[in-house]
Amino acid sequence: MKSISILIGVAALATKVSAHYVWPQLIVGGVNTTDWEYVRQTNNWQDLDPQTDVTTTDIRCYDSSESDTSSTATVAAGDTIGFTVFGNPANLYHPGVLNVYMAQAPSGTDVADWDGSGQVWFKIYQISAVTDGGTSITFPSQGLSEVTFQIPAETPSGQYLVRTEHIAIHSASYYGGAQFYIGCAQIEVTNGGTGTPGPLVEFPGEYTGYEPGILINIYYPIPANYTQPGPPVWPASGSGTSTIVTSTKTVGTTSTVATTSTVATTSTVGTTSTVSKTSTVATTTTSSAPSSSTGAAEYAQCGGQGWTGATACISPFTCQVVNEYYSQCLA
Ligand SMILES: *[C@@H]1O[C@H](CO)[C@@H](O)[C@H](O)[C@H]1NC(C)=O
Ligand SMILES: *[C@@H]1O[C@H](CO)[C@@H](O)[C@H](O)[C@H]1NC(C)=O
Ligand SMILES: [Cu+2]
Repeated sequence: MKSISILIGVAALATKVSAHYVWPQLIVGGVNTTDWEYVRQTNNWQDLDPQTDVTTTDIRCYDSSESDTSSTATVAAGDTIGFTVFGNPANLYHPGVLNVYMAQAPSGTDVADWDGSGQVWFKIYQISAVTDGGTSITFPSQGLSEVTFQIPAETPSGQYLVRTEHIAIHSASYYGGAQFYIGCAQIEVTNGGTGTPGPLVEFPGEYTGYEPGILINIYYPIPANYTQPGPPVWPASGSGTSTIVTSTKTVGTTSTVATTSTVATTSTVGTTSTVSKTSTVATTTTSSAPSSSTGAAEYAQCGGQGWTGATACISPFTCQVVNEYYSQCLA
């Protein structure tokens, strides 16, 4: 009897731990730093369980049960940093979407002593889902063992929390089913810009749990489109200079050979910012189809890394960059 219950206990533990993950290391200067050196140790550092309650303070940094002993990493504005994934397996195993937010500590407050409360968070990076009008839905963040992104060059100097969030939606068809895998790092931004980050949102508060991108059945019917949770990425479309790689295809032949072209959007703000492939923004128009009845339909994919399909959209929609992996026909 005793041995049976031990066996059941071990099996239950194995089931519980598998396929969940945490974000223990900040990547700074291309180097994986030590576990929980700059990332605040999360409550789930051992069991790896996700947070599923969007109304708790722990939706912010999931660190209420741990003592904050993390250091603050120095990062220049415009630099690329990231987070590594630990788990079994050590990647973003579940289908889901990713957001990275930042929040500046109030002046006079050391970020190490700050809890990130208030309407202070802005989004700097996201990896959404890819839909094509109802035939398939894919998740470019799924399977990543690390995520890197740029601190916008426009970010003012100062101390910030950087919050990464993978929202796993494999069992999100009921309220509370979405799984939030969260980590907050402490950074000091130097050599900053003069931008005004926003829109600013609050955690908890930003998510109700009823958003179409959080309360969602990804299997049936296959969603025709996907709405990324949270505010738009800052800096907004058109501000800053970003280089986005898209695929283009020769139309009118049977060839499916794809060539790669670089599309640069120019700044509408006075500042010059660092060129980066990773500073993808929400809606940058890279090509506009001539008024036409041929081309991809609304919400269909029309570009992105590795895309070899049609790049034109049916009128009146135009092909717009959602992220480096995905462009979509939108009005
Ligand atoms: C950094 O961590 C990632 C994710 O675990 C891993 O894939 C990569 O090999 C690591 N890099 C080094 C240099 O250890
Ligand atoms: C798809 O788009 C429609 C119309 O904008 C919207 O009502 C719906 O919530 C979206 N679905 C998802 C899963 O985002
Ligand atoms: Cu899991």
